[in-house]
Amino acid sequence: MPVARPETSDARVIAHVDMDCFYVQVEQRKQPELRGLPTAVVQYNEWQGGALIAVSYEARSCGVKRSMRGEEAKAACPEIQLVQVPVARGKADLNTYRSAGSEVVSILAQSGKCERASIDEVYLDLTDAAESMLADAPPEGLESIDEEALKSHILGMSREDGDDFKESVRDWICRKDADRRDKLLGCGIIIVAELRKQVLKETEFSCSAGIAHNKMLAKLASGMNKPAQQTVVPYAAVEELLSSLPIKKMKQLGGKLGTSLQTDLGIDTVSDLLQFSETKLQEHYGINTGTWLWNIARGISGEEVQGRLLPKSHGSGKTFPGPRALRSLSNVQHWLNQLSEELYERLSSDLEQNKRIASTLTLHASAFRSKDSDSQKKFPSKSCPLRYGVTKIQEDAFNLFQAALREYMGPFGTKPQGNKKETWRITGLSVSASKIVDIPSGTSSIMRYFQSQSTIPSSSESGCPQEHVAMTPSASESCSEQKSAETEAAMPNKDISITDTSPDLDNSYGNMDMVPEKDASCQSSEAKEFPTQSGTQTKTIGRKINNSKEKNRGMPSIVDIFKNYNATPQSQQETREDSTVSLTSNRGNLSSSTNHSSEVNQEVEDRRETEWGYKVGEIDQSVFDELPYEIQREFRSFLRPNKRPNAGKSKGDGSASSSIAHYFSPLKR
Ligand code: TTP
Repeated sequence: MPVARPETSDARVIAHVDMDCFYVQVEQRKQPELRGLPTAVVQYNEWQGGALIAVSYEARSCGVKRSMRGEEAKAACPEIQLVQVPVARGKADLNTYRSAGSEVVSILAQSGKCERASIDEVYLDLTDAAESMLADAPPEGLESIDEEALKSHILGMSREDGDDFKESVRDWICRKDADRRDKLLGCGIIIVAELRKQVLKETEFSCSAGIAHNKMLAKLASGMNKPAQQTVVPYAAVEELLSSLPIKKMKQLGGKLGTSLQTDLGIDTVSDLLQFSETKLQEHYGINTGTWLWNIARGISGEEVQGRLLPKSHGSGKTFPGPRALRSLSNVQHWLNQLSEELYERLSSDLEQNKRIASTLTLHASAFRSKDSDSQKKFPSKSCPLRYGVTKIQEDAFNLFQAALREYMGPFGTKPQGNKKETWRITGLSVSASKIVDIPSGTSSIMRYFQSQSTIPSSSESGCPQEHVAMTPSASESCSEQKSAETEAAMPNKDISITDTSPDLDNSYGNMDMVPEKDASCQSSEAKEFPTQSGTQTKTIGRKINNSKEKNRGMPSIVDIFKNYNATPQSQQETREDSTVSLTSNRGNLSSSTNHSSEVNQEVEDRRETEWGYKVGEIDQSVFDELPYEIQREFRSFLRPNKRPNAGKSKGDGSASSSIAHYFSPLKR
């Protein structure tokens, strides 16, 4: 089936910028003597030389792969330089890499709408910049075009050696008779080349980029020619780019849905997928998923660049593989304390630097049971309202863990140490903070509040001091969780504020990279527009707020923050209706797409066990990247393509999102 030609004049220029062997470059900047040498960054665990997590291109050309351990890498490439990842609190400390990523983001963000997609990846919407260039200084009028732009790979164009291919690239960029949308891409080539040079100059980091009409195509293209190169996807090349692509390589098809396409429908490549009618796909996967599949096979994706420079969440995690698996509550608590400390450090600097607060604390873990009749059972993720203060987070994280453990072990398994039949092992732990919003301006006193709160000793926290209740409904809710660990473990499972959670699973490495973000509620710009919660409060929250009314006197500004703040407990937000209400209210302009997404959720929900509550868009790529890989792997198995704000809206339904889709909409036969 041919890919449709563009039909409208509304074109977008999207770039996906991906740093090359990022951690290695960061280490090489620290130690310039390593530049040009085969180098790899290894995990702090030194067993067999440590696992490789980033490999330089020089090392790759000697046969070193990321799947290797240090010793293996040395065998393949004796001159390889192994640099250990920085360590703090007995675990990898990614702060250096995080800040290095921020340096890049701050440069790229000057060019247009910028979305930080992971620790080293950024999407840019360069449409405005390209439009301006086309209007004011079109490429054909330029005296010369930068060499970096001329080195671009243009899909569909045969690349000859020497200067010839550069001439071809120049001709392509400067074609007077080109479709306007390809002309815009030509401008995109020049802009991105310039940006990449600027990043290199200012940070010393090289990066690669993909330039196309939507995020999906740009992302596919950016990895095609690495390192330090850029690849462009003209309209005419979309079909070729996609058709031979293994289905599992498509964004969001790396998980269960991709597997189902393979096993149930015999679809191995996008070309195979093109053979299926939209109706057929809808029959198998429901209306929205079916339409979405039909669209992506044709390069149609209405996913917007989000305009987000700061992470949507923060996380800290660690794995405990093999014999290091944790087997006692005290060990778990020890590590949760470390992780919570790191998390709080990041929350504090976010609060200080960006005036943002997070409201949900989530615990994820991976585990196994020694005598497991139900080996497939996942350790449930749990979340609760987040209370500022390191000891508070530590306590809450441990309580969440115990609640999850009770559920994992079942009604008779709460005494792992005393009963040989009921042992458990924890192989990965992480805590994350999400639902981050701006503090409204004029409420700087809250900073002092949080600072003082963090210094309150844990005993008083357990007593749940009244001012905490006054400050936030979350805090009041969390008081119910402030029991000692021992009491908690012995209690029946009746947590009001603890809920099952699953992270934004689609946001992971490899095939399952970026997902459209359906839940805009953690974005600062919209956060101030949270509606009052009258329609969405649960009984519990409503009661807590009323109870705390008295204590709110004298602090109207802070009370206002939290009155307008999305304090809906997770249990309620898990329902599709709430997700729709929340999104519609927060982003009125997206109401139709969120309703649609909600339907997608419904479909997916219908097809799966309800073991995990699904938290839409709560944890973003950068945080997910930082979680222990064991945990990431576990979550990937839950991957579903249910986060497409505009999926199914792209076939001339009159919605705003249809413009891009029109380029690729199918030819009428
Ligand atoms: P990637 O962008 O996947 O890879 P990369 O930047 O090292 O190399 P490439 O040039 O192929 O893009 O990951 C970014 C960083 O994230 C990487 O430098 C190290 C870290 N990382 C891990 O810690 N573990 C992993 O399994 C992966 C994939 C990445």
